[in-house]
Amino acid sequence: MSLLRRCQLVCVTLSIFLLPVRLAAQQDRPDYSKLFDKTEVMIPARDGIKLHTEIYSPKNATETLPIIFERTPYGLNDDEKGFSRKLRRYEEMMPDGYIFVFQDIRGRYGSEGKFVMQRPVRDPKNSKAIDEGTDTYDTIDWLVKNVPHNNGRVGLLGISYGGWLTVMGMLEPHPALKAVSEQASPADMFLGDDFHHNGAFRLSYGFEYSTMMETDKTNFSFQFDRFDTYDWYLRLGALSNANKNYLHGTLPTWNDFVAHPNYDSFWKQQAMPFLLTRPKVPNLNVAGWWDQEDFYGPMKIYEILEKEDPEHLNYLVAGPWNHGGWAGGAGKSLGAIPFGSDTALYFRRNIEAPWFAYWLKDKGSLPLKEALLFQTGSDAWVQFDSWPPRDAKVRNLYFGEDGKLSFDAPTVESSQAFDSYVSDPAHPVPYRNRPIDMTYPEDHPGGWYTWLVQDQRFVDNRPDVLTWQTEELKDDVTLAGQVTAKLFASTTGSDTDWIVKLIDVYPEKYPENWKLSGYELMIADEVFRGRFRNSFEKPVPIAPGVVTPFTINLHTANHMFKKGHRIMVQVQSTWFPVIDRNPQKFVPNIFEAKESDYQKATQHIYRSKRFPSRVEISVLPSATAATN
Ligand code: PG9
Repeated sequence: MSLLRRCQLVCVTLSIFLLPVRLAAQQDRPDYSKLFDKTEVMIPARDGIKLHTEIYSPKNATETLPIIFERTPYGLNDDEKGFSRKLRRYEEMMPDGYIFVFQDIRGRYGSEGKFVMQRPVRDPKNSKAIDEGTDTYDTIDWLVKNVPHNNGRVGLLGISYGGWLTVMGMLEPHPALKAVSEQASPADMFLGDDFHHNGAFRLSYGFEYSTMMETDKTNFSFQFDRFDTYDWYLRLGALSNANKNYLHGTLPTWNDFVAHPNYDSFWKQQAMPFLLTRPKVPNLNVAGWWDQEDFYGPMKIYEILEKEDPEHLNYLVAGPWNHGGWAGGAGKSLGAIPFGSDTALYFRRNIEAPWFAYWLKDKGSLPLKEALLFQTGSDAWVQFDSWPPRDAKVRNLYFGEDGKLSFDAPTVESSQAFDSYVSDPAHPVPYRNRPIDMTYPEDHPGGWYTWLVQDQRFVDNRPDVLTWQTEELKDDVTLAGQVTAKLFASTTGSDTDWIVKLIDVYPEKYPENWKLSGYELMIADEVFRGRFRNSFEKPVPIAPGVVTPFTINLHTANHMFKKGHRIMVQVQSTWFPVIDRNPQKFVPNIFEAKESDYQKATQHIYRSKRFPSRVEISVLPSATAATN
């Protein structure tokens, strides 16, 4: 029997991305049995499979009500009275009056059928085929025909997997579906979300999530034999050991990782550019600036839908949140970083609730024009007519000698103008401070939820992390939009990873919050797997020792670097174990690399007139007015 099979079966009882909500909810949860009547039903899908659904109708409703519908693979998590703890999520919407409906998706928890990770959309020519879109359609059809006192309008929303299910439901919407909110949905699992970033495999997430979802019908927690998973993954060695020693080919998703190491049709057909056309239903996209799982997704979905939106149905909200951080609690801070107001509560009360009330109840007016984005650094909500804003100008932050970063281009001609380090896969740079606890620990609020706001001083002085920083800023620098790293680099290997971080360095003396003095806060970050520099479909080796350009998309940000702060850039080649180790020797499939393929490499990052490595940021001419 495999170790995985021998692992103790643990039910992770709550939506995995809502741990802070769990802690708050345990403290003072209202008795929902006094507010709602609950009905539990098995709703038949078109192929006869029955989907477990809970319906919560407000007691004593005096008018017909719209339905708020959420689908999930993580269970409905009923309390001791049999009422779903999911209700807590909707507290700010309850005063408006809704019927709440929660459903286990096919093959998970109480629903029949087979679970397929991000089930591919069906072949439209096959009238008998099903997918998550048809399950959503069939359920809405049943609900509007069978739930007493509904007003014939349905709103669909969800976070992450639930966000992706929401997108599936809006592709061919049921006529009763009148508003959706895709929140932190993945958009492309090879380029930017949970499983890979720019082709680099998200090892700890990929391993722990696929074991969680595909070992049993309910959430399963892999039993590590030590607390520090950095150590566990390092001892795992080559990726091929995962199947050999633990999984034995039993997890379809892990097997897909192994079988599809490049950006092939498997990944493209589940990615949003393949699926999305112009929006057919009003959609509120929601993202967190420090979302450790799916930030790329909602921003990409907004971008794609924005290309053709003549009826103005596509909207965007981004706040200072981790994955799902807007769904519970106040959102006054994340990790050590305070935001000066209750940002999550503000979203739920002043944006999300009025948004649904407008579309589903004809109540009030829309709470945003187009894009409402929290500006980190200044702690203000800012309305934008478009995102990224059109009036931002690209400015280059050039790498210089002696660790200097500046807006002035290098003038040095020398071919020796570079900084260098040795990247050793046997000693990878941790992505967060060790010990690195498992992704979703059950017994404590794990480090995973806040690692993107962790003080980056924990890797200062590592010989395999390069740092450049500006002088203290004489004026505020307002970044609003795209951040892109342009590296000119060489490696002695034939493949390598580049990790680039854009960091706000707080002043050394910061009396406003003494503990934040000198804090190094990541504002944008990304990894790029060098083999994919020409194409994600067809990886090619890097010519050893040859200066090669790499363009790394660090996505968009809305951040004010304040006067007196510094801007910093860090570059490194490992980020372990969130990213698997690149062997640094080109092999056709890293999932099949041998131990002996992993080798040290000497990296050069150039900073000359000819090879001006830099980070391009989009800067607004002056600070944009805040709205609250
Ligand atoms: N980030 C999770 C996920 C979404 C979709 C696919 C795989 C993982 C989640 O929080 O649901």
